[in-house]
Amino acid sequence: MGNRMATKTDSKPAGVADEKIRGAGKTYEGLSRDQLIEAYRIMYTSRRVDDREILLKRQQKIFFQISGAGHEAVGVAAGFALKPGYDWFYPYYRDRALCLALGATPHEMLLMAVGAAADPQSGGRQMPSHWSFPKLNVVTQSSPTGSQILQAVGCAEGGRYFAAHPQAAKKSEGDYRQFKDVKFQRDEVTYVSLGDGATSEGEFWEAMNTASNRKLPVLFVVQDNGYAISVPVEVQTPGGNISRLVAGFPNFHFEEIDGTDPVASYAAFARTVAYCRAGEGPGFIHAHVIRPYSHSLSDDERLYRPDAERNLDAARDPITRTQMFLLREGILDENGINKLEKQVEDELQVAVDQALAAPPPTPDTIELYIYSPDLDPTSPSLQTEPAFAAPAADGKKLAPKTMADLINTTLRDEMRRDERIVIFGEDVADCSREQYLKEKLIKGKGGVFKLTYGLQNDFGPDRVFNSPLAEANIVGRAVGMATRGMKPVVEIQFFDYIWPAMMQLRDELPLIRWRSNNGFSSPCVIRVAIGGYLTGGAIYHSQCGESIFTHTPGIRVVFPSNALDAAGLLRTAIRCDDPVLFLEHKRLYRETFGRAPYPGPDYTIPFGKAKVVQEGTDLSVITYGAVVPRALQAAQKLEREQGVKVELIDLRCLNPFDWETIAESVTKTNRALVAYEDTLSWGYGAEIAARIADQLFDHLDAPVRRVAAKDVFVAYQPILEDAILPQAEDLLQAMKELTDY
Ligand SMILES: Cc1ncc(C[n+]2csc(CCOP(=O)(O)OP(=O)(O)O)c2C)c(N)n1
Ligand SMILES: [Mg+2]
Repeated sequence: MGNRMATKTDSKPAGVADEKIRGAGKTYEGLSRDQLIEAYRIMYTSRRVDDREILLKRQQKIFFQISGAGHEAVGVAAGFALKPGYDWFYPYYRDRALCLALGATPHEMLLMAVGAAADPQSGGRQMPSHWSFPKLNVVTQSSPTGSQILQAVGCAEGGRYFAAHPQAAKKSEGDYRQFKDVKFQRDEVTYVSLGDGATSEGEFWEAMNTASNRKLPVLFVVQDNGYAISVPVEVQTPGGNISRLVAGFPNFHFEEIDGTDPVASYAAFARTVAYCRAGEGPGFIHAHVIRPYSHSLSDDERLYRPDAERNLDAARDPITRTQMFLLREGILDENGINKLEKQVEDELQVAVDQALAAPPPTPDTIELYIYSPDLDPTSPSLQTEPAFAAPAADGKKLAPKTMADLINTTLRDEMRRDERIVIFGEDVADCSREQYLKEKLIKGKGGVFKLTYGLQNDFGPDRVFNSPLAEANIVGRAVGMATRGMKPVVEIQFFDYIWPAMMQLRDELPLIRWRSNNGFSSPCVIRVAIGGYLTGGAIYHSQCGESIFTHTPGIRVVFPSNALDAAGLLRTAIRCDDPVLFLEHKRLYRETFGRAPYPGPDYTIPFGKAKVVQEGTDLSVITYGAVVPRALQAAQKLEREQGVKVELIDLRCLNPFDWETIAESVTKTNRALVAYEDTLSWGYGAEIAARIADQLFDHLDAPVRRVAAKDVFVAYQPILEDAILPQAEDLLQAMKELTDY
């Protein structure tokens, strides 16, 4: 029997051209005729959603619009070559057609445009076209150009890690793992896309570096429409062609294609995806596309592009090209095209009507999902007693350990307990050339402060390894890994060098959960060596600046002053379901002050709980970090000299912080001094001082004072350093003035 449809022409679906019936078995680079009709339906839908949004914006019914126009063919090709809910996706705002091809609906997109409570992507928090579909593995995207790329690399590393450590993927009670589901496939691919302009961002090159070096299954897609707003590609890319620049990266499969042609695009994607799936390495597809609707609705490209140039683009419009292709190949006739388009319009009208009727979110929801709703790191249940070992039989005291020792031990304990933990950063490995370690030719480094010493030796190079010298690389990859359920505990070598990672630390890490309305999260730990009093540390090895991070909602900030607190708080940080910035004062690493015996493998301290270092009745001193021992010294002297009893509060955790303890103390002493190592103006203590003045005014017998560093950077010469940073003498002076007031 022949093809039923080919013989029974009287029952052929209306609009399907006779040619289709004759060539029903024909495929185009592996795409069937039905798939091509589907491709056109998705592309056309994508364009029409843009058109409808533009209309809605003009009617002031939505508040922003950015289109995927001109990028539809490459999007649909990617969507057909990859698997939703199996592969992972870090798209950018032009990827409407990709998302539709993966299974997102116009209705969901329009809910985002109107900012509806039911918007499944962000609950009204993000602009439209900022895709986030947990079920499809489309990870929440942001607006900064290029900040998704390193996360995609980390995501791919996560998939590979779980494939090698399947036990690690298991659920576990009592920490973040209880709430963090892991799914992975051995041959999954991570898609990431960006524009031609975004290839100028440093993070793009940092991502290419690691994907290449580790042969990761990341599929980079540069959608090159020739412009970044008004800046043409030759200003971004030397020579005007990104393919030529990246050609030297080892291990890649490269394609440069006409991204307005869905068939050629699909062929390139099929080849590249096969390469990535086979574990050969990353792929790079450079797709030349067009941008017919200006950059966004706020831009008019006629201001910087003459008609002649724009007309050349228009001749390549993927919608008309694909329509012509279907007609030419006899896949659909005019009637079929009209019918398909009418169906799209009708469905779109319903989606628009529903979106416009969808209720907006209520203002009482704004603080939902800044932090995990599941695990409260301030919970009193985290207050445990240290399990010091019993003293030796000869009555000798347990050996007190330094802060550095106990941080190292805590990392080791936690790595043993939780196989999802990986440690990476600059110099953190014992030795990248593993054979030297194995052959015991060397002892190993383990960090410039040796905080991670021995961990690679104990846990192997896939759990403890060196990163390139690139801070955004460290944090961006950690974000991607944590999104997949790993627990990266990464190190930034010096706080002074945290700034290259700032885009990730300010615009990404703290926002993944909130902006996706709890669709995604990335709880990881960033350990950072911070602070001065080093004698010779100078400007670039002495900085503080914690207030920049406590000013950022969504990230917890911890700053211990002694070994026991460092151990307990680091453990809480690692088990926590939120991102944590863990600040370790370099001067305190090996100080005699605050040493303690090993408190056991389960010692935790809740966040946001200050420690009263010494009780007093005359003056409250609120401080943290390396100022604690200095304030203690001053307080003891004041008591010896004048009998003044200072209540000394070590905050330990800066976000959240323990307002209750501060308020109780100041209410009792009626005097407050806030002391911190960072520069005085707009420093962390400024907020504490303001709150005391605001909320405890009636209890105050003296003004709230601050002692902090002078408003300059820390200088090299110790005489200058001493003058710049707050000293015990400065604290004593301020304490005296306040008690005498
Ligand atoms: C880090 C950053 N800088 C600036 C912007 C503002 N901005 C948004 S899109 C854009 C141009 C992007 O061009 P390209 O990467 O070529 O993508 P296209 O929009 O052309 O698809 C700029 C400058 C931003 N979002 N992020
Ligand atoms: Mg562009």
